[in-house]
Amino acid sequence: MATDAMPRFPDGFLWGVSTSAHQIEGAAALRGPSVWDAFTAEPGRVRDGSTAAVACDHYHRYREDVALLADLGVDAYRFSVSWPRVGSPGGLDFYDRLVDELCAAGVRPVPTLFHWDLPAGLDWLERDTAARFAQYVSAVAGRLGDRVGKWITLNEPAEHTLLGHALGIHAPGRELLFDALPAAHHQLLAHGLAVRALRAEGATDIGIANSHGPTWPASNAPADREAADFYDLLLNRLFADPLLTGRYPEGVGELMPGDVAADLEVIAEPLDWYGVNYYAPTRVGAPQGAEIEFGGVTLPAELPFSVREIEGRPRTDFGWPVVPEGLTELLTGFRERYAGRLPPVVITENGCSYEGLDDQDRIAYLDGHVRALHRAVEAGVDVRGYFVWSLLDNFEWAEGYARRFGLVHVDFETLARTPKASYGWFRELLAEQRRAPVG
Ligand code: IFM
Repeated sequence: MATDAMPRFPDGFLWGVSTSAHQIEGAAALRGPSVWDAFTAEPGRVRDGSTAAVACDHYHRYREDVALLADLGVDAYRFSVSWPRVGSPGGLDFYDRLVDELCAAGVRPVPTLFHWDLPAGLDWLERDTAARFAQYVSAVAGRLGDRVGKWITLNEPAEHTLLGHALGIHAPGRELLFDALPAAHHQLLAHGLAVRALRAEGATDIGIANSHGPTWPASNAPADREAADFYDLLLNRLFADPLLTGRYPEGVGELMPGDVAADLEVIAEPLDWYGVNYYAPTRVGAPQGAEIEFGGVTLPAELPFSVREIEGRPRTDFGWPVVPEGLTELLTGFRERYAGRLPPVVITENGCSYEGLDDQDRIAYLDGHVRALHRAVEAGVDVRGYFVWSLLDNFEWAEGYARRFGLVHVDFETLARTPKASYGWFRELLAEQRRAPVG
């Protein structure tokens, strides 16, 4: 790990941590069912057979968690609002209490309105889900908008489409491959309608959290480059292009349902900022005609690309390579590609899974990525914030509780919280950033 002083970020830079409702709240009996409840009930879907019924029990322990946030010294807390909870009697009361507690602790609430826990019975393959989402968003904004300034519409529609609808690794467990594309379109439409609904409620600081990473071709061979380009389209351009340019990448619009031209006008509603979740780049080559085990995921043989290992890098416990400079590459690449159209960027997630309380590997990962982010700032990218994934160890979807991303350890037997070494490191970083520069 580098030991020289962390460079200073611009004044007003927003430091925070992120979580999501389904991964931490628990109290499943006090909300309606989501697609994740049905999915985790199916044997074999979650690696350790666990469910999120209790998770970190944040629903009952949110005061303790807000105290941890205050002690950490973050400016902001990104959490998600559970649509199935809001649909249940009294469901919004919980977020009212949470937002009050955050405001009292001097931590800005930054809610994400959809982080994968779709109410059971709804389906992103249905266009109507987008309109239903906008109604729910209006209700949440109407209730919390007097205290919440900054909003996030969706979390990672790319992953939700790919893992949930194309490959069947996440809820709702569909294996539609390219027939999953309507789920992407309807989420993007839902985003645009939500931006309008939020603005109608007076909101002025709206973004989205999209997962992005550089795609590295496995070699210079044309077949590898072509495959990598296609992967890049699916992960990056399919979601960023319509939002930032009002167009789908060439050839994609034809595959989408409905009046795509009219929908694109909604999807491209101007954003106040653009959220990027970054974990690692992906190395991609031509298809190899066989299933691939990659980062805990089995990719089918019929995909028109194959994902290859990035050699010579440290790996997280999840097997993901640690490549901080990928973040600089991603952001400088975005600035070029979307020149004049990219609003200020916020890193809405960045983090890693490692075991142990003395998590020096996590410190090294975060330190490297924050420095890489600063290099992007130096290169002229307008970056306004950085959120660590995650405050707490939590329910890591199909991996259950086996992957620990938290700055705070959670004992899933006793639910006791114990700050890790990385929590102390991040607290010191924030204090350091706030100290007046010498001289
Ligand atoms: O835990 C997830 C989160 O829900 C979405 N982004 C990636 C994280 C780590 O896999």
